[in-house]
Amino acid sequence: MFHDDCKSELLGVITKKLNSTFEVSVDHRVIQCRVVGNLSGNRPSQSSKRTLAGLLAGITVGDEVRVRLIGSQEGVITALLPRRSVFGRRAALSMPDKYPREQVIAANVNQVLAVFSVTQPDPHWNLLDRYLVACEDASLSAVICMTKADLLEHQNHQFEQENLQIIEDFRRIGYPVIFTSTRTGEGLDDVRSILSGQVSLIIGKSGVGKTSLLNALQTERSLRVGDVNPITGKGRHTTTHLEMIPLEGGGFIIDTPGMREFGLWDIPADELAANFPEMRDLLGRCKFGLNCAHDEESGCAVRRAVMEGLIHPRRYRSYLRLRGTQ
Ligand SMILES: Nc1nc2c(ncn2[C@@H]2O[C@H](COP(=O)(O)OP(=O)(O)O)[C@@H](O)[C@H]2O)c(=O)[nH]1
Ligand SMILES: [Mg+2]
Ligand SMILES: [Zn+2]
Repeated sequence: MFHDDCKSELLGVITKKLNSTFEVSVDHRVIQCRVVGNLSGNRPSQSSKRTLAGLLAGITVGDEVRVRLIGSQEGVITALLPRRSVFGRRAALSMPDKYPREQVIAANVNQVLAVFSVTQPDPHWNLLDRYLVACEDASLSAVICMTKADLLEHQNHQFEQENLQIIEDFRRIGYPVIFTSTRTGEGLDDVRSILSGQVSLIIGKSGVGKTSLLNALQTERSLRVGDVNPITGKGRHTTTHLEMIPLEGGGFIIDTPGMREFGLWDIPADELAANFPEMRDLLGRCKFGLNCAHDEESGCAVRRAVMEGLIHPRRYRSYLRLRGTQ
């Protein structure tokens, strides 16, 4: 299969994105690749002008590419193959980017593991709602992982009880939730079996325990784990690059460096409710039919469901907030 011939082209998968180069897995070997200027294939990102920066921004971990080898360990990416799935966010605006654009985080994943810690840092539920909307929009299944379960005090603290109720509601509307602890081993088998044979993307803020979880699942590999600053409660960024890691039980997982922001990209306001599974069945049943924004209108089936306790008020407020910002 492997041809050490500079003219031969092979198919590969991008496993790591560095600043201006990529690691590509080709025939079970890791090849360091650059991108050529006249890359062919689809260009998903609006910013993908024919500049090198645009080309690099449009390619990500999980992408299947065509590679021309130069020697045994280097190559050039010559084409990007069509994607089966794309998970992205609104790119944080930096000075050179005057216009909003999508940042594709990972391509061709089957599912997303959304990671929050039960505390340290405390869960940020509106962020979870945004992750889940992005998953629904990309037709990706999502699994919620609540890490650091060893820090649950199991006492009747109001804060903890409220959070447990919110977690139960996520289960009720169809999202699996797994409690894990790398200290006690709780939930690790469940995570292994849910990841087995899949290509999963792991997302969550820095410090929630993503890399520790991946370490705990594997016997061989040791990824870099950071410390939570005891004063700010924030984690150090130790996963510095997007990276795809093979799992011992089969399948792959893409670890992300902590994302400080997660804005939704390009979900029209009138399509937002369809990305809330507990609202989906009610769409079209409002007095104003599909024109209803589910806000102040009379005869709104969604609002009625909130009153009747079928939609959690927190999720409904989250919907309204996202609608306001789209
Ligand atoms: N108590 C407790 N701490 C954990 C657990 N998992 C990770 N941590 C700690 O949380 C911090 C951040 O972990 P890390 O894996 O780097 O988080 P990441 O930024 O999401 O990859 C480290 O200090 C870990 O030791 C856990 O299950 N229980
Ligand atoms: Mg990490
Ligand atoms: Zn309505």
